[in-house]
Amino acid sequence: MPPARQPNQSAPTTVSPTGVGHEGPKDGRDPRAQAGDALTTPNGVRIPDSDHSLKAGPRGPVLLEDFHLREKIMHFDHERIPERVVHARGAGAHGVFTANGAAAKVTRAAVLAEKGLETPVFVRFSTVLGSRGSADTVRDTRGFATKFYTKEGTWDLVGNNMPVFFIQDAIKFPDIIHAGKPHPDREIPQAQSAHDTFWDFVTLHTEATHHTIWNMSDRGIPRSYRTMEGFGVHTFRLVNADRETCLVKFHWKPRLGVHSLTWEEAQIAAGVDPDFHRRDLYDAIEAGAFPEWDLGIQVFPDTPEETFEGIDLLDPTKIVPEELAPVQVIGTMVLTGNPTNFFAETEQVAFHTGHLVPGIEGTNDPLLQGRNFSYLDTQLTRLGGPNFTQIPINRPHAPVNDNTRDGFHQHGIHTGQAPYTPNSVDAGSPFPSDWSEGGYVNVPRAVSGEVGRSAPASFDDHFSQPAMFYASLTSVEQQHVADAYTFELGKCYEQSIKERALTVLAKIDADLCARVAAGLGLPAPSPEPVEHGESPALRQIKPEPFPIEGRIVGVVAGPGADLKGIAKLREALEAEGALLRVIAPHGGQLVDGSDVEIVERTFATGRSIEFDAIVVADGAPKDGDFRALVMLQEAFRHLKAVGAWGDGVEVLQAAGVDVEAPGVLTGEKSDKTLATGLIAALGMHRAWERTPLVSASLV
Ligand code: HDE
Repeated sequence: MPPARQPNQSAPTTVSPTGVGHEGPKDGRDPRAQAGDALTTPNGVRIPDSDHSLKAGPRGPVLLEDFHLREKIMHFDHERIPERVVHARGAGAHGVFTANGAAAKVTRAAVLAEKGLETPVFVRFSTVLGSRGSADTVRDTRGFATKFYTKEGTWDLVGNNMPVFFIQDAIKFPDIIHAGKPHPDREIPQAQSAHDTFWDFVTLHTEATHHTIWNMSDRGIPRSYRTMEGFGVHTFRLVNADRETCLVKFHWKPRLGVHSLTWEEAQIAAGVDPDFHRRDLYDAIEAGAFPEWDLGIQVFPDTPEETFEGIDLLDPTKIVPEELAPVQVIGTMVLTGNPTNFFAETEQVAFHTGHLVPGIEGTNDPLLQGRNFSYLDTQLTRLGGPNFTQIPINRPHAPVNDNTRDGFHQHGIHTGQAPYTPNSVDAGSPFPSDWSEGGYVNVPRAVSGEVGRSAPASFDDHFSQPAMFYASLTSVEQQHVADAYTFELGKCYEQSIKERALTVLAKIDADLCARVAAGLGLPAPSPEPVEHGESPALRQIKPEPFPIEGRIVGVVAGPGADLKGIAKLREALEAEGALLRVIAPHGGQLVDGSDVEIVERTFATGRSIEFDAIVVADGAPKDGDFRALVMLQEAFRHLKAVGAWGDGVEVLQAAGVDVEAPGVLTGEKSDKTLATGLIAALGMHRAWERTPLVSASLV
């Protein structure tokens, strides 16, 4: 028998060479990675010159004894690690999650249950298909992965910005990804779903229809990571202190609302600023406009059928409409810190659906169960071995005392002689913990069934929810969906794939099918409507305004512009957390007596896509510079608020902007009325009522 643990007996713990142990620095950063001011080799030897190789005379040859040269080049040669096979392109941030206590009834996990408990988090947002260097604004699903460094161990919620997935069984994941990635012969197109193999797959595997229509909606081109919802997608099982269970779906609700780019903006941004979302997240956090999300759960009884109102909770291609099961807020996450080092943190962070803490369990969703294998396995190639939880960003903030040993990149200097349990050599340590001691004890569940490669009959319904999704959207959003299908299918070469896609659309909505068919120049197949409900909660265009923190207003100015008016507008915007940037024909400063404005964008470096609204100042140049005019035309076409004060109106008119159109704000002066109007317009994201005036150019 191993000796029993005594109350204050200290267990042998893992010690890392940095001295911080497995517990890790609280913010995931290791201040001791580098120390001192002197330039050294990786071995800490001070060196006088890192620019010239050691040579025999100034003309060489280079000497083999130059250990500094060899170390420097050797390390450089191995700086790259394999990019993620999916979700390679991303951006991360540190923050805090605070539970509001509402989940105490349903889970024992302190991170969710303990009112007021603050848990550090690291979040990584990503696109799915593109390579590490691809553009941020492509049409794609976005990853939304959160690592909670809880006091009971690390919990990862590895979600997306869409609540459903393409496939119902993990075994098909390599297939859908092969179909979405660039063609293997030419390796094009990069970060695009608008090509034959993607559409071939999703029309042959019609379980993908629901996720595909979400991709074709505005959700596929978010305005910002800060304005995306997040979803756990799968159903999870929560366990409370009395070991009662319920089933839940996780939702992240952004405080700023859900907003998207227009398709034209997304395309321009992909060229003009491929880092659009990464920059937006970084800049917002630097500016103190900390992004915030409420975490909510939809709660369902844990019945043997694992269904709710007839919806199969194990089917990851289905949602439960919020009208049937409201999202109950259980806490809030705020992102307050940018990474110190992109590689060390954002690149090396390793999420895993199997990183669970007591009180949170998975379910039999076959997609989730496959993921539980994949996320561990993939790190072996990506991070080079099994010790990736010792990398600072991945270190748990709970004490670690495991019996794993050795392996590549082992940082721990383990003490003790008996890395096995039970033992009598190391005084029995480490000791197992049961449920009452905070151990992860799975809820007992009966399992039975015949072995076979099959799926439940309910998994065969592929169309009722995509039809519900489309029917629930506003007419503007529906038009965007039709435009997106028309664009993507229009990029396919194979006629049969386009025709097959139309037969799928005929089951979703006859009008959608007809619009896309017309755009492709093909006959629309006969409608085959399926029964479906409606869920207005799915709309992202809402009648109420949202906060405008981190929104950016560009002011077109130049020498002689009304600098006092600009300052006044900035003051009003900053009071709401928004930013103002001056755009002028040249860089430097604009000066008028004691008034000075720094020019942050010139007509050469600025483009409409980085502004949520553009206003022309009184006194701005009237020379018809086409770059300023294009900026205003684009902003108008993209339904953004545009405006002018004083003679700035002439510039608007020169750009062909209809000053009577919705969302166009003009005034004599930069006064309170102009500022209030602008703030209200920004809160609505876009002047949707302007759509009919510009729709031809959006198609
Ligand atoms: Fe992933 N997924 N996935 N996925 N996934 C990865 O893990 C995988 C799925 C998601 O920022 C990989 O560490 C399989 C659904 C995000 O680091 C890999 C299946 C959802 C991220 C992997 C899925 C996701 C990943 C690649 C089908 C939303 C980025 C690198 C069963 C709920 C995490 C890595 C980050 C990353 C496998 C399906 C979200 C290969 C096999 C469904 C946000 O393990």
